[in-house]
Amino acid sequence: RPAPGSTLAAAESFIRQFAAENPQTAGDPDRRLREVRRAVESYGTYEHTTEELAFGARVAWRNAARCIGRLYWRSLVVRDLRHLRHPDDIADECVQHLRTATNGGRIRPLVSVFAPDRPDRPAARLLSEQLVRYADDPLSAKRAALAQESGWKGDKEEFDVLPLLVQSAPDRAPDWYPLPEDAVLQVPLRHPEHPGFAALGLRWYAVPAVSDMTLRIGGVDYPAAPFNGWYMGTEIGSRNLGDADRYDLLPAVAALFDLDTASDRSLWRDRALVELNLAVLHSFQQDGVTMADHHTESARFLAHIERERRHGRPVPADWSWIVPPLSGSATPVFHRYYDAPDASPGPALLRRLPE
Ligand code: HEM
Ligand code: NRG
Repeated sequence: RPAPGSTLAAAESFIRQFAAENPQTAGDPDRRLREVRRAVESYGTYEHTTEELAFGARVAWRNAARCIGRLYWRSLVVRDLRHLRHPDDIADECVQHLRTATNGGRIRPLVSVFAPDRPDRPAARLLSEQLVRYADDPLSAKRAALAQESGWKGDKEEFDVLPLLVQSAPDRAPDWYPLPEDAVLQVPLRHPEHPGFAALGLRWYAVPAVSDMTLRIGGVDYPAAPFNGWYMGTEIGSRNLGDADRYDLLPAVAALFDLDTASDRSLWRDRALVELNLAVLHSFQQDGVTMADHHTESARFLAHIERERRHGRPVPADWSWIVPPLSGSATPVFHRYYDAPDASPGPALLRRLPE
């Protein structure tokens, strides 16, 4: 529970930033701050205006040091759902979030903001790591077990979509909600040259919607604030399907392409990674689902840095997250350093709470 003083300091810093960056629309920050101060003194918290909320969410994205996709931070669409706190309503609107974000394949970056924490009342939160995850992904083992303990019965097949897990209050067992099939667009993976690839039976979902981070704006915490953009192909092709502690598919792909797996020096893993990534990009493209390749997204990120420089703003970035997990040195983001990721995070940010 934050002391009123720390809420006020963060609120002041945010309200001043909002006014400075939105001189046409924000109005007088001193007047707004008097209002905020009165609210914090009475209730220990205050309410953002719709405009403050939208700006705060966009700046939180702008501050995400691990994100290569920040060029379009201004165009983030913010769904103001602060009046919703019941798990049933949150689940319904997460489904609607997926439908709106999917948009038939033309993915729209979106954040849905549900009720914030209050001093007397912590908010509901999503225990799901993303709105869509698969039960047989080793990364999701704990959540899959939690869903099963709560009474969910998976169908034990590959790529079985987990239900949403919504927790109404700390220390409460989560409620679970299956996602309607038509809300989860998925792409079956095939290879542009190898017809046998499709028989591996691989697929991935279209919309990466991170749901386990708290949106913090000017001293107010919104623990339920799922957000999405679109995928960069390497997230799926290199990490989700390639990592040894995820789907671990490099040996199967190498076998399909008849690579020499007896020697590390044949670079069979490297070749398998390229084929897997090619299949991911090809399949999403053929199905009309928005996806960036790592060369394009790297160039956009450097354009973002240049644009921010012209506005006099630093771009905190974490090299080890920004450099793509395929052909890193063949992208321009590899060949430089960045502003420190944690240097003055500012009053609007996305953070993952400890479990
Ligand atoms: C991380 C790309 C949109 C916030 C990442 C990562 C990539 C990426 C590749 C690294 C993920 C990993 O290695 O696991 C993109 C692309 C987007 C996009 C291509 C397309 C528009 C967004 C949006 C937000 C956001 C809309 C928030 C409003 C973040 C955050 C992380 C991240 C907070 C760190 C996640 C973590 O710590 O697990 N992004 N992103 N991104 N992105 Fe983006
Ligand atoms: N690597 C994770 C997703 C993390 C966020 N990536 C994005 N975010 N593209 C995965 O599922 O592979 N986004 O908001 O678009």
